[in-house]
Amino acid sequence: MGFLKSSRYYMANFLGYDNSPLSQARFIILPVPYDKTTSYIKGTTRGPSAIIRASANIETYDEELLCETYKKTTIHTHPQPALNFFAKPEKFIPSLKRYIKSLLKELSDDQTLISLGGEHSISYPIVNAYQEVFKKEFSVLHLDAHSDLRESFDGSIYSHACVMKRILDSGVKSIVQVGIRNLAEGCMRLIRQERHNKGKTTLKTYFAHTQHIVGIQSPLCAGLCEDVYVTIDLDVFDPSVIPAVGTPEPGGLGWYEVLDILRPVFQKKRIIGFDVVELCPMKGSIVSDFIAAKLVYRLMGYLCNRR
Ligand SMILES: [Mn+2]
Repeated sequence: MGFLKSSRYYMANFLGYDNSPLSQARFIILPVPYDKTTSYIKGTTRGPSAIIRASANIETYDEELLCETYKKTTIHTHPQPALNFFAKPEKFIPSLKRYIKSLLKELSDDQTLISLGGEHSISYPIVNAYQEVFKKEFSVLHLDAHSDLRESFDGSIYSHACVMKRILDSGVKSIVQVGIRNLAEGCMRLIRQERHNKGKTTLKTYFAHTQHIVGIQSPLCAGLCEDVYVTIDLDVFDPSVIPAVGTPEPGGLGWYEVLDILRPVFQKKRIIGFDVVELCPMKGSIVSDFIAAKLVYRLMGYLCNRR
């Protein structure tokens, strides 16, 4: 690797540089390697460490933003929470929510928590913790191949296939879904309904097979209020871009399409936090780990270069 910097050997930290103290960091990387409800193959427990390991090998000069993002900012890579990651979701999900609540209370408004999954079910307790600590209405932008709007799956309401139904029921201001190309019939009914929780929550879904990304940027931003939580299931990408996911779907978004969706949101809205989930590292290929790490770094860059 020509650009591997010899000083970046702290593999436990994002980018491989020295760890900023939690209290002084602009960004907090939190590994949440939970994998109990994934439906097809297991392996997302190795997601956070694969992203952090790959991040030490990405070029730190951002060719789009024309800057060394890391020099403009401070990053704290947090240890994995001391929770029982082997517990069933009915036990784990509430424990993660309590953990995130106490962590958020330690953070100031200008610090951004970036959670790395793990399976997608972790997003609900994180969003729920924000609702209780943040005390302001916010929207959720959801990038995914799957609508994740099932009431329950495999006997659990906390399955990764139900995460957006839990978030919808929790009463956020609005949910905007992008890249969806696999859903159950009941989920389609919820999407057609558009307004939920007695009209309090709006749900707007942009399907990958009918909507060209260029045309949706401004209505998408209009569907989000000022404060936004973003959840990115890596299977929103086409499997030719990110193959290492547990439930791949054909016809996904390309690298530039995902950035074209996220750029205006990250540069114009207030991002209260975001997560990147469902990386299921593959033996013999680092492509997906590397792209996920570059995505996280680019998103940090957008937040440091707001328009
Ligand atoms: Mn998915």
